Amino acid sequence: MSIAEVKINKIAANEIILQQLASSVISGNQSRVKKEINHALHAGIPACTILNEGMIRGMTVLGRMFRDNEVYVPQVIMAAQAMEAGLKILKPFLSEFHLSYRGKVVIGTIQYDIHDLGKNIVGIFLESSGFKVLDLGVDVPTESFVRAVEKERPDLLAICAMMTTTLPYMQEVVEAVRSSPAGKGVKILVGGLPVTPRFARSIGADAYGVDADSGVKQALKLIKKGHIGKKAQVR
Ligand code: B12
Repeated sequence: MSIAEVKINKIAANEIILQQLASSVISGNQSRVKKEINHALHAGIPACTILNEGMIRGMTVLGRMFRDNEVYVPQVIMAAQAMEAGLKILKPFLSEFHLSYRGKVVIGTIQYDIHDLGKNIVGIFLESSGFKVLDLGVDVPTESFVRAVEKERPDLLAICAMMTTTLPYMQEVVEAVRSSPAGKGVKILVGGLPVTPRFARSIGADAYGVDADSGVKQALKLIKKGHIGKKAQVR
């Protein structure tokens, strides 16, 4: 067998592993998800690829099935639990690079919204990029965001909203944080399924991230800008 053939076979074998992982997420089979993640890691598939092309791919398909009433809340809960179990295994591999300290982030899902998988992934990515992350959890009232900003004085506030119905609270948080004395210098990053760059701009957020990867890129940009701004003020 030629080297090219060996490589093609490896890519095909990895794709099968990732597809199996995606379908185990869809069926909410925790033990298979764990087994397949270990299998994928053992096969040398990068943790990021396992997350994006295995787990998130499965959840995206399930999301469409949920929208089309092909599956219902109990199946989605099982899939979410399988995702959580898988993330626990994957987390150390996503955080394997110990980078220099970039700053402090407070993150949370907006009030009346209990979706946390995406927010958790964004948190893990930020952590693995050198940020200290304080997670307020889900269904976080506006006052709790403001209090956390006052107490923790983060460089960045990251807010997640997963439903159109909870978007207005994102605007409420941005406004409340901006009008609190401690919140003036805090950069605000927003994301989640119904959030768009236009919406982010309209509520006065500093940046929008479509996924965890772009969230980190935006966070790094904002922090850099913030530091330049601080230096300019000192002068
Ligand atoms: C899993 C899920 C659930 C689980 C949540 C479990 C959990 N622990 O999170 C359960 C079953 C509990 C649930 C409940 C409900 N859900 Co639901 N749920 C989903 C589903 C299928 C997947 C979401 C998910 O986890 N995706 C996987 C993660 C990895 O992706 P993600 O969340 O999008 O996150 C990525 C990006 O968005 C981004 N991101 C996310 N947050 C942030 C934040 C920042 C700062 C940045 C930069 C980026 C970023 O990066 C992430 C990683 O790449 C979606 C459908 C879908 N297509 O997404 C519906 C969905 C969000 N749910 C929906 C609904 C309606 C509900 C319920 C009302 C259902 C009901 N009848 O009870 C309840 C709401 C409960 C509540 N009060 O919040 C609707 C929302 C519709 C709308 N109005 O906008 C959706 C869109 C389904 C649909 N098509 O109808 N749900």
